[in-house]
Amino acid sequence: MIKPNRNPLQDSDGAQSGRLWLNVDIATMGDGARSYGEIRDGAVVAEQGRIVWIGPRSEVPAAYRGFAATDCHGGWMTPGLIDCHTHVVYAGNRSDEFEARLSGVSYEDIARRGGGILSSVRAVRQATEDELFTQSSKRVERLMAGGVTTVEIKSGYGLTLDAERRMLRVARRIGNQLSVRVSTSFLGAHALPPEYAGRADEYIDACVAMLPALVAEGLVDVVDAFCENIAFNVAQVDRMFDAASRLGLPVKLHAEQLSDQGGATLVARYRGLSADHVEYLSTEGIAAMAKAGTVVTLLPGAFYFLRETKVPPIAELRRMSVPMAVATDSNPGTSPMLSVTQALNMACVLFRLTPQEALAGATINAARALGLASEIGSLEVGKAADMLVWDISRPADLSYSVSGSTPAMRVYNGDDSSRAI
Ligand code: DI6
Ligand code: FE
Repeated sequence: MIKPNRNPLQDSDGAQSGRLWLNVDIATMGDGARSYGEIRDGAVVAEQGRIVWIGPRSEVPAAYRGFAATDCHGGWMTPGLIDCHTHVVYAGNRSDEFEARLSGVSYEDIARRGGGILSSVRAVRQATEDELFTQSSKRVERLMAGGVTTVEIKSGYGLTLDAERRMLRVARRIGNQLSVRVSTSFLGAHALPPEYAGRADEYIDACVAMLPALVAEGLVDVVDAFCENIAFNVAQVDRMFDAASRLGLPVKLHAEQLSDQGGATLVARYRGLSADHVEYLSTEGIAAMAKAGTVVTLLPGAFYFLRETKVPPIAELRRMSVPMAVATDSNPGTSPMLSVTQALNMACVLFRLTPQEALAGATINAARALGLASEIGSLEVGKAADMLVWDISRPADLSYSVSGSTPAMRVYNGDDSSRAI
């Protein structure tokens, strides 16, 4: 039996950089997302930020038994949570529109009157990079406090080269300055800016022209677009995706959120990473995604906040084995929420996911939705040691709480010194 011990000498003299976590039940989420991948009374060993061994505590190899050990006090360990769809970099908020919607104006009406996404565009265009960083990093810290170790962040409230660049630079800076991995998405094709009114095709030309510079500056991991009757049509998104493919970038799409536009079929044609929202997804779209291996990302926060009634076709997605991710869609207009576990609860209550499916949605399937499944998303040898310890009695507790949960311990890249964040 191995006793937890903390030997500071082993850490500081560099003789042993390895670390050991003990006295913990583990939901590895490593079973192709079909179960929690449970290990009772388990142990994890990490060296240089990566998992080098994981299994029952009684089987820890002798070579690792002297490593500095952390006692997890009998809690449950999960992979770090991955929020694979956010618009968390923005300025100001839109509580005025929230009030208007509650007195009967629809989200689409607000957008057509130049509000909605365009009000956030005005706020972002006026904000300096430092102002954007200050406001946005606070929100990411809230996500991190709730267990997030990887977050996807989109542009899309700038809609000029300069303002889109500013948003993406802030996203990168968040990844450099906080203990969190950031994946960036260029969402130039989010809304038609007023200066292009009536000229959507020309605006798409402008977005296509922005891409090479942003890519050359290392600011873009993925290209996203909003395919909707209040945004861009399939032909316009197709041109954006074609430009992305030429630059070797993967694509994803806001698809079938408010109506069925055939966006999911388009993103599948590009073997895209994910189609997101998908309330109005058709059977044809599901079949195309299943064939292409494209993930659906469910965003119950936006469904809730817009008081939507059409639920995504979960049973059919299950039947066709389309992997389901769950994310916050954190944004000022349709989902001002900053807790992934709260999104898990909403996915279970509103969409009838099982708690196991919900947790897979914010771990292994979210990693797939970012194209990062070989690096993160489950606790397996070779992957990053991004791990959370929760003071809970079973993994379903993470989806059970309506108000979200907070991990007792957060390990990022093998480092748990940022526990208090
Ligand atoms: N769908 C969404 O839910 C967000 N963007 C999108 O295309 C909403 C963005 C906003 O209203 O600010
Ligand atoms: Fe979104």
